[in-house]
Amino acid sequence: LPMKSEIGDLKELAQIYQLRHSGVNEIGTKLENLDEEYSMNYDHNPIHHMEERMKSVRSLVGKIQRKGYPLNMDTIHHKILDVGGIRVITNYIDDVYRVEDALTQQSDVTLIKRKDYIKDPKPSGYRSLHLVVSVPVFQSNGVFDVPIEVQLRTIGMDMWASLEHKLRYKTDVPEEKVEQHTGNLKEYASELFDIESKMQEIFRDLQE
Ligand code: 0O2
Repeated sequence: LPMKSEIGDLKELAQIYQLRHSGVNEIGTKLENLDEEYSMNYDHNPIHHMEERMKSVRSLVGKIQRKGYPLNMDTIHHKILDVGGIRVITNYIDDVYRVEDALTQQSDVTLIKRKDYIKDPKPSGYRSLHLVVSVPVFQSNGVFDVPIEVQLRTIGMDMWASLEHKLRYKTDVPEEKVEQHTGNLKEYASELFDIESKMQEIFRDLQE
């Protein structure tokens, strides 16, 4: 960590990670409970699967530098809201918003940030719904509101993002190959979206 790694700082960083991890546990349990309840009460479960992750320190420092923030604990506390993250992969596009509603309407969950990259995809073609929610974590020394990033996307969007992530972070791919693949991937992102929309229509038709 290229900041003055005083013991006090390292301890504070570890405490932030511990608290955010507890937040991931809280939101993770809520989503698991919803998953079970959907399976019990409905013949369609919008949730395909979920993944939890803590941001690596390398990625944390990279993000702070990219954004031009000062590299200190205050920044991590107040500006980096995705130290703890959960990804929810859904079966269909509508399901993304169904799970969003079911989570954010819970009385102890507060929506603090929302970016809909399904409605407005990134220039790369990336699609997902990004939420930052805050959840209370009860500790021995009091209760703390903890921000957690929840990324919601369909199976197709997830498949696309995994491959594009590989292309983006693999450093040994020749420049012209990267350019060609990047262009193709952007096109495939919208083709995938069209296919998933059409499959959703068939599914809804069969549900009626
Ligand atoms: P890691 O190490 O898992 O964090 P913010 O900048 O936080 O206010 P936003 O848009 O939520 O707002 O953040 P950002 O930094 O643009 O994107 C955060 C995460 O979204 C990334 O995490 C990726 O998981 C995913 N993502 C965003 N854009 C793209 C994209 O074009 N392609 C792919 N494949 N994924 C994307 P990190 O930083 O990669 O990893």
